[in-house]
Amino acid sequence: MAEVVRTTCPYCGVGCGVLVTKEDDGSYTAQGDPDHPANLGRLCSKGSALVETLDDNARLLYPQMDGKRAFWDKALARVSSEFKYAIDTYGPDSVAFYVSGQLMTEAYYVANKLMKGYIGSANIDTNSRLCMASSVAGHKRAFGSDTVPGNYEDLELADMVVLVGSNLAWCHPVLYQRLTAAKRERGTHIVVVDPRKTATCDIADQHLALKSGTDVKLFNGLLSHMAELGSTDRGFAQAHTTGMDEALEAARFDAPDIRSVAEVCGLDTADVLDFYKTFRRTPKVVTVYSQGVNQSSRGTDKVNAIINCHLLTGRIGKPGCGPFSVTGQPNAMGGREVGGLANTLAAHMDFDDASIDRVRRFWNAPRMAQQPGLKAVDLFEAIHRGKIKALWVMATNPAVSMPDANRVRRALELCQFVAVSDCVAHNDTITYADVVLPTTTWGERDGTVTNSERRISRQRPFRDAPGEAREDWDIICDVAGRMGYGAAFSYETAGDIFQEHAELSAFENNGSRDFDLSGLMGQPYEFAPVQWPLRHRGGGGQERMFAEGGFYTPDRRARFLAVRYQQAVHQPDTAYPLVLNTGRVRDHWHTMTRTGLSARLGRHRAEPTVELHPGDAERYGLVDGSLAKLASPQGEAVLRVRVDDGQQPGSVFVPIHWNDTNSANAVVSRLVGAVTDPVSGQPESKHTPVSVSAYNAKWQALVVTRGLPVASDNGYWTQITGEGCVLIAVADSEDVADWLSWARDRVDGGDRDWLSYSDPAGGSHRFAALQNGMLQAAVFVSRHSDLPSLDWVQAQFALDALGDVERAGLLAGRAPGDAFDSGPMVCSCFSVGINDLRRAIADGTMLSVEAIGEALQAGTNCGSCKPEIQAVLDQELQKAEVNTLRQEVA
Ligand SMILES: Nc1nc2c(c(=O)[nH]1)N[C@H]1C(S)=C(S)[C@@H](COP(=O)(O)OP(=O)(O)OC[C@H]3O[C@@H](n4cnc5c(=O)[nH]c(N)nc54)[C@H](O)[C@@H]3O)O[C@H]1N2
Ligand SMILES: Nc1nc2c(c(=O)[nH]1)N[C@H]1C(S)=C(S)[C@@H](COP(=O)(O)OP(=O)(O)OC[C@H]3O[C@@H](n4cnc5c(=O)[nH]c(N)nc54)[C@H](O)[C@@H]3O)O[C@H]1N2
Ligand code: SF4
Ligand SMILES: [Mo]
Repeated sequence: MAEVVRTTCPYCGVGCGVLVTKEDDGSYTAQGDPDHPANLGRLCSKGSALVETLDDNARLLYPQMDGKRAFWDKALARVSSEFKYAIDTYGPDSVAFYVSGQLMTEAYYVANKLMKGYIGSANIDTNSRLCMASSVAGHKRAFGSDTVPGNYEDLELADMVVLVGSNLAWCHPVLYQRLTAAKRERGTHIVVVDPRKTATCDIADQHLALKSGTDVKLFNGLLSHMAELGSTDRGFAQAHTTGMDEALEAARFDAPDIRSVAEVCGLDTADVLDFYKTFRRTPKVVTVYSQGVNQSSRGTDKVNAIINCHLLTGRIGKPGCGPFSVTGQPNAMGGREVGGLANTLAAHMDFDDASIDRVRRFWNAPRMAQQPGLKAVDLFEAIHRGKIKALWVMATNPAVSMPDANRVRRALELCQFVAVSDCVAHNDTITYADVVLPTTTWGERDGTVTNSERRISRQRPFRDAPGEAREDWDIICDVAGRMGYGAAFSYETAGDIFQEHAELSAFENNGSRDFDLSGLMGQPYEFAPVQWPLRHRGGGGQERMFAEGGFYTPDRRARFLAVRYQQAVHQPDTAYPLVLNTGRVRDHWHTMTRTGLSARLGRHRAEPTVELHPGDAERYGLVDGSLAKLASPQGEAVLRVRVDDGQQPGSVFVPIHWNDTNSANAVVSRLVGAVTDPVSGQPESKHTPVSVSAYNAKWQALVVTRGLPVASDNGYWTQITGEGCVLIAVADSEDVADWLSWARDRVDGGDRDWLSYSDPAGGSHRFAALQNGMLQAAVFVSRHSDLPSLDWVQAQFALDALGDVERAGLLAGRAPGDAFDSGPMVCSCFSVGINDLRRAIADGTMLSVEAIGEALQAGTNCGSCKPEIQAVLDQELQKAEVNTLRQEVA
């Protein structure tokens, strides 16, 4: 019998249940868990490709000290002694942990306990500062607690769903599928509020392409419009809220009429009115919001402007209603529960005297932190000022993901001691580590995560950890022991830690705090996915909160916040005329340490791009597929141009995923300014003024190697995993004198037979390196972008020996005959490329997403690509129409 393990996807905050089966041949397959309430059997493209990322070759297998393999004992002794030295010499606030929403709750809990209860500082912050901090701050201002009132089912029960700054189709794909299915059934009215046209707009009835940063204006306008037309739920507002009059006054002042809102937001008055009318007339509305709201210098105000509208109408905590902050990381919520943010304590408590004392007593803590610690951006600044001497980074890659990444890298260099706990052999942050500690990851680790709807699920191990990798919680507890706190950190299992976490949530709670796991106390760790609060044993926890008030403020009333629209801190000017917006693509996860291992996922977006409007492309002399240089006062990047009329003029979009490990000059956070929201401390990742210019490449090359590439380049250079090979795109503005030696330098050593062809006058050079007749590497150089088909090149690496025809093909730089290239992957599950779709559509037989699905299977597994199939279909049909018209005119 094949063994099946029930676990949870390690990617996004939807938190899908996954069933992993160990097949008879020892391989694994993964399927959506039909019994998990988050996904009911579904998985998206990333979830479906999970087992392809179980590659031990990419893993960190042993601890390292100063770049060399070390024994665990030595490495841990070094970490604890460096921390102890700094604490003894400079005080507890001279050390810091920078942790992550990708840690299990149990590891997060012990990291927080060690720092805040035993080291005696609150200098533990998390990458959730870059992700959820504005939502946390907005929730706390309005509700008195960091509570997400609703659940996923509400998206299905709503008659209107507003998606603000959320590309749900790519970033929370299974939720998007649930919403799409609901729309099909009940005709849900969907509005997308996003400066750019995203894949999510595929199901939108209305897309409000507002100007970047103007959301507060839009929602203030909505608030005052609804108040004026009597949509207030007076009963709810009077019984359960305070501050309504002040908020309304601020909103009326800020948004006196719809025309002024439309003008500031760059929208049509009629469109704004439409949106307001529908919102006002639809009792069941869910407003989903994500990073277009949070990652803003006005992020917390944006959150409260949205919540105000739901409080006014009493649309909160009831089926099909509510403001809904969707979380990014698998355990963004768990981190908030344990107090992973520097300004929260533990179990949703804050730094008030009573809570500090309560947690101190519960932990029996010798040195309780008395006040909030440094938030992420300030924490790295404090290293520059010499205030932080020792830093421990866990499960995050700040050299890539923090704003002003060059400055963060300098901080990592300057810091006297840096430890990094990670599961991969290399990432950009590891470059700066004195000690690197190998951890388990998905597939090996044991613990719990909490998804966006407050649902706690288990991640369970199904394979052995490679090398000497250890659990994060175990490593932290070991260090705590070496620092002299063994008794408080002597857990045997992750389940023991979870018990303590549940007990703390219940400790002196009596309904005074939202986060309460009383019902899990003394229960087996083998519980099924369950929502908090869970005050009593049994049942699934509370599904929704606040329909009848009961907020966690001292008077139990929610707070309206009087907020006013303010421009983003930095505005474009003549030197930096464009706004840089950054975010995600469908098949990559963050800094690609995991998704980068799957050839299928890599092909959806094979290169780092800058997306811009056709008008801007023309203005700056850029064409689709060319290269552009982007610059800000902080840094630069060289990126492949994608001309896209879904971008707003004056704004460019760059994905966050590329880094120095798989590219040169493509870390977009090097450009992003370290501006933060004054309330939450969350960085403004979506609004940095930049300039753009053409990057004049003298040549472009495609290097394909079986082994790992051995040299990177300075201009444009980027690699992805292919089938049995690595695909590298290179370009530069400098000439190369000797192409054969350039090619040899880029291919791993060993005896090779080199085939070569050169046309110096035409600027074309092609090389193939063979060993025993098998292709080891191929290099194609051209002055233009006429490089060969990726499908065909990859196929050559699968051959045992190359025949004359293949050799001739490699030297000609193209497939013999007319080989077909699938092009960028649209459907990752069935490897259907954009060219496959175009060909099928041109046949004239497949004119709907369903017909394409039947014939090519595209879109029929996880469905993540359906919006793109529809987009290709629309484009092709439009082209066909234009051609027909042209013919008719001719
Ligand atoms: N495929 C994939 N999925 C992921 C992730 C991933 O790396 N890859 N990461 C996960 C994580 S950690 C997170 S936090 C989530 C993020 O999920 P999302 O927040 O949905 O993703 P983003 O692409 O960061 O940004 C969302 C949108 O905000 C828009 N935006 C920019 N400025 C503004 C503005 O001023 N107002 C409004 N209204 N919108 C604006 C952008 O154009 C963008 O389309 O995704 C999660 N899911
Ligand atoms: N410009 C810009 N910057 C952004 C954003 C943006 O939209 N624009 N988004 C921000 C957001 S929302 C987020 S969430 C961050 C994400 O940014 P990061 O957190 O830096 O990105 P990841 O690549 O997910 O880094 C996770 C690391 O943990 C490792 N890892 C995986 N599993 C484990 C484990 O079990 N234990 C340990 N110890 N390590 C593990 C991975 O190998 C990887 O190196 O980026 C932020 N930065
Ligand atoms: S939507 Fe996709 S990435 Fe997110 S948890 Fe589900 S399967 Fe994983
Ligand atoms: Mo995130």
